[in-house]
Amino acid sequence: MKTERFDKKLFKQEVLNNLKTQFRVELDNASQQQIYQAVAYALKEWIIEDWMDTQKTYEEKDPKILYYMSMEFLMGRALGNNLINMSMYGEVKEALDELGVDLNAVEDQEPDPALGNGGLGRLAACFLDSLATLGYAAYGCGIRYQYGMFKQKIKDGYQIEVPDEWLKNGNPFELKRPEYAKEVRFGGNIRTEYDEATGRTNFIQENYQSVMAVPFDYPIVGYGNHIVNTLRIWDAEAITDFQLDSFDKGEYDKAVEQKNLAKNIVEVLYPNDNHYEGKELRLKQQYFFVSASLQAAVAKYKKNHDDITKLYEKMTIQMNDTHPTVSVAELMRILMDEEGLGWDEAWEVTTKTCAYTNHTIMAEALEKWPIDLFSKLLPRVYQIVEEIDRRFVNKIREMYPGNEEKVKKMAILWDGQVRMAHMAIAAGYSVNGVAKLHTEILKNQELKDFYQMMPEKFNNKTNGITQRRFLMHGNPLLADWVTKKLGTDTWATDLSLMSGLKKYVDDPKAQKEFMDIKLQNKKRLAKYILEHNGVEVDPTSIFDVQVKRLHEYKRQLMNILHVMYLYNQLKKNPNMKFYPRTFIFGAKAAAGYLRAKQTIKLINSVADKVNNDASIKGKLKVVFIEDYRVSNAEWIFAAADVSEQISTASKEASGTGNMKFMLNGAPTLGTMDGANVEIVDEVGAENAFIFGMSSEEVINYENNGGYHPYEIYQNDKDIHEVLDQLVDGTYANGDPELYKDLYQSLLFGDTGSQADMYFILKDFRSYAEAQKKVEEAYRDTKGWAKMAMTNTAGCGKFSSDRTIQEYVDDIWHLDKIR
Ligand code: T68
Repeated sequence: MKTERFDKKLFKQEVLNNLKTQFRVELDNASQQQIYQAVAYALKEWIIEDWMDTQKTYEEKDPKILYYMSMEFLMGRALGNNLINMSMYGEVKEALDELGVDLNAVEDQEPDPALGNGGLGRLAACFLDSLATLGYAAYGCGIRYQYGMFKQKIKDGYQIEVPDEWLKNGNPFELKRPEYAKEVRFGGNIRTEYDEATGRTNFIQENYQSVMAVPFDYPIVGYGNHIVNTLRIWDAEAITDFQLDSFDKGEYDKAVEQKNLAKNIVEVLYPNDNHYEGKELRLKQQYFFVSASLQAAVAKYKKNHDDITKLYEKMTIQMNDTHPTVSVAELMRILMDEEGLGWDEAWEVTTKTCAYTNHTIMAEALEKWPIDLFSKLLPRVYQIVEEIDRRFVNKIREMYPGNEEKVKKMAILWDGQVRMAHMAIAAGYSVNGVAKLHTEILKNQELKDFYQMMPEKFNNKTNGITQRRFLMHGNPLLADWVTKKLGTDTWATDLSLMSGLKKYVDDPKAQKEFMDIKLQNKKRLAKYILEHNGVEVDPTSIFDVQVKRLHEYKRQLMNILHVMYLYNQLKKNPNMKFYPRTFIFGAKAAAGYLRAKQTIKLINSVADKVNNDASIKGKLKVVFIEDYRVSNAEWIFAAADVSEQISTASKEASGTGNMKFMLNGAPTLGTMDGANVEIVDEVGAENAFIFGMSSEEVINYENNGGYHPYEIYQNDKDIHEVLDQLVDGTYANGDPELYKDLYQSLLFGDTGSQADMYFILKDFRSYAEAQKKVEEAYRDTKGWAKMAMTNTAGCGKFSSDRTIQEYVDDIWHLDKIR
């Protein structure tokens, strides 16, 4: 059933049929959820054919395969995206219309698969989309968490975390593959045994616990090319002949333990973004999916190839941050203990197979596992890590004789810890950052010693995003307009064509069309906000948006302090010149991150006060959108006028939201951080609002013990006023304690850390100035339209198709399938 032969009648028939066979209902009595399932199963029939064909082609052509190893895949909903990529969206919409079913409502029934925290997980999802679209053989490898990222409810202004039961109704798109199940072992001890026959030592794990890793496959549909790749995520099942009537206490306990182990491993995604939490269960998760994925990958290779020493010619492993770095040691284990290679041979294969992407320079995000914990959980793997470390340290000493400082800074095992990034760099054949500035900071600051030792490994791969989801699906009005203006829809697979829009940026008719579409999208979002927040917002006001994970370095606090400042101004001068503005926030805070949660509460408190103050006549509105996630993000980007990318310079490795806003015609209000720098390169400084300290200035201050925010507080009366309002009860029903910690952190810092670590007060004035410029620019309707269009026209570089092609050319060297 190929898409060229899409048969509307047949499709409708299938939907009705599915309703009957799955739920025993007629369309008239079916619930929306049942209709969603029926439609999804009908679509799956179409996908399966292409999926099987693709896998057959891969078997025949035997291309090199990429294994993209990631603890997170923030996929978002599949139905609409698959329809887009199969070029069936319009036809299916029509078919459903004829049945009296609204496709939008059906899409809304799909739970938003949220097996990721934020940028890193969403990047993995965009990469899978691009890999399939460009025709490269690739597997995403990860974990099928029972509960993904929590759902966020806001109650009395506070974040409440609610479990994400995304599998509650089953998942029509997944396929269980028990035939590929693999055993994964934890703990116990290693017995060595000399084997006379082979003259080798065998390492035998004893007294271990183990689980069965069972894969579920998800189709990753390429755009318009009939290629369907696979996201393989692993579930855990207990290995046990568990019998309730067993009298053997030892057996019984073990069986229960193994059951619990299986249940716990895949239970839940850790909701920390850019933060390391040394939990044993997390390490179990890492080893669990890495071991299963590598066992499967090696088995697949061996099916068609005899020479295991040539493994790297047919597969490559990309480690998405350090979370899957145990891959290095696990591959060594498989090659030595199971395939019988010696150390040197195994090391050569491993170091030609594994590559590493770094996503952060935040110190608190660096993974350092206590050796105690690591060696107990993974005794054999730890032996291998010790040997990797021993040899690496030798190499350091060879290169820098007598320089023990180097050993201290670079060793893998140090101070009772396993430093995962060091292992990834020592073993990886490539180390990349995710934006130009980020890679430079890695090379010249954070990983300087490694760069000096192995400069050839380091390279930059600036992130990207998929235009299929974030324009075609999220903003169909603009997508159609772009196609009309360019006279082609091939920008769907070649985003550089967007530059063809540049010739329209001064054309009044095109400007009007563009801004009309923006207005439609703002109305769509306003309706969503009214329905979900009960707040009425004016679609003709400036939609100023900051949506991303809540983190101090991202500085949502600076944004809301600035709103408080504006409100003070408006109260003092009711007639001041002020263009109506709606500040929109969306963010989840890690459950244990108190300061982040206080910031959410503060935003909601300010919203409450400001939105209900009739005296300012609705000129200023603040909205906190509950449960920010991929599905509502698509609408938010489409409706934004201003893209807030205001991280402390040097802290945001890249950012990818910035690119999604740009694509949808929202200029960046931001610092010279991450990929903002490259966005400005593309559109020109006159089409962005840049403010604040540079990364050099920030790093300089940091190296010299920080700065003195108290001086700013004393000398700037507006800032003084705003800060005092944090502790005089203005936004806390008179409670001076509620925001005291935020206040303290800005003026005095915590014990052991600098005051205002993220330079909020230092950047505040320059931020406020930039915000003024935004307002002035927006008043100039034509000028603004031109700026917005220039952003859309300049977004070509930021397609994940470009990023993936660079990974292929410089790192992976995959074969293209046509
Ligand atoms: C993000 N990192 C970067 N980490 O912050 C962002 N961390 O600048 C970049 O654009 C993006 O990666 C893609 O490269 C994250 O999202 C995490 O989510 C994370 C999760 C677990 C542990 C540590």
